[in-house]
Amino acid sequence: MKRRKFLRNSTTAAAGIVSAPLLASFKDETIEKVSSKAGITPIAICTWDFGNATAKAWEVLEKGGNALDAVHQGVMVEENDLNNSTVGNGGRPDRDGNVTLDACIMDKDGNCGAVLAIQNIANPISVARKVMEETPHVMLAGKGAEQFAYEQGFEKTDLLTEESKQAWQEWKKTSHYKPIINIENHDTIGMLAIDTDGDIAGACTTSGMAYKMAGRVGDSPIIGAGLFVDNEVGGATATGVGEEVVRTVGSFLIVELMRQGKSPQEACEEGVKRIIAKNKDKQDFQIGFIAINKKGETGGYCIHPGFSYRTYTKEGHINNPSGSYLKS
Ligand code: SD4
Repeated sequence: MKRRKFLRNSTTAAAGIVSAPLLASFKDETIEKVSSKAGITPIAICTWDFGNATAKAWEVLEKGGNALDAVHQGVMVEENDLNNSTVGNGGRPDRDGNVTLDACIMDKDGNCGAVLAIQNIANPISVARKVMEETPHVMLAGKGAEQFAYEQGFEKTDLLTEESKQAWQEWKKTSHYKPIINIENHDTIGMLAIDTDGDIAGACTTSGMAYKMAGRVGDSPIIGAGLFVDNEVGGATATGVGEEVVRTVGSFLIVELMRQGKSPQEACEEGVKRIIAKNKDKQDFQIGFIAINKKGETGGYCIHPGFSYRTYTKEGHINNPSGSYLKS
């Protein structure tokens, strides 16, 4: 390595920005130390104020259950909540009136499964887990995903509630597609958990953007975009306009920034700034990221004020208002 470049790396490392050649030593000396079982206490964290979901995840963790079961059962609470119009059953439909759901799940070993634009299935996260555990694939989409779900014993369910139908009919009068910032102060649920073994898993599930084009898929079921877990480092997940998260591979980016030494908070802020940099003139949309590292430290950041995230630890069950790039 040329001396000038070496010096530059030394400076950035001192500032907490560790360059690639230094990653190996960081990994050996730091990550493996903190990933030992000692000192790790369980935690569940999710996007928005989904307290029932984190409470469910905590119930699993507290009994010694693993992080994968915790996030799976946690996010299912929102999939099953008919009053939640952004996730699962009762989610808003696409512009043709069809409810299509996206979900993914990732475990401590980097195994993952996802379903994209699946219809008529109330718990897409459970189908995503089946994809992970029962197939040689990572993603199943549309009719194939739905068919696989029936083969696995899932029931056909009409996901369009009367309320959603009425809202859609109202929307059709103008048919104006515009993502709403902080819709009902909740949205997609992305959840991360650490279990008593210190292992991390994550899950993300959504009905996507209301009145999207038929076949549109956002970031939520895309591993690396809407969710990413690396059990050596941490995990991240996203909510908001998925197109922008996909363009920056947001969750993977945040985990890699943590690998390079950033705290979860710093990494989320950098992730949002990366999106802003690609949209200098238009910031009329919301993105929120949350992250967790192996030490159980958490962070969250968004573009517009109004985003929050829940944490459930031994110390308490808290809704944390997120810092935002734009101020109100
Ligand atoms: C998507 N990120 O489909 C999801 C949904 C969401 O605001 O969070 N909407 O783009």
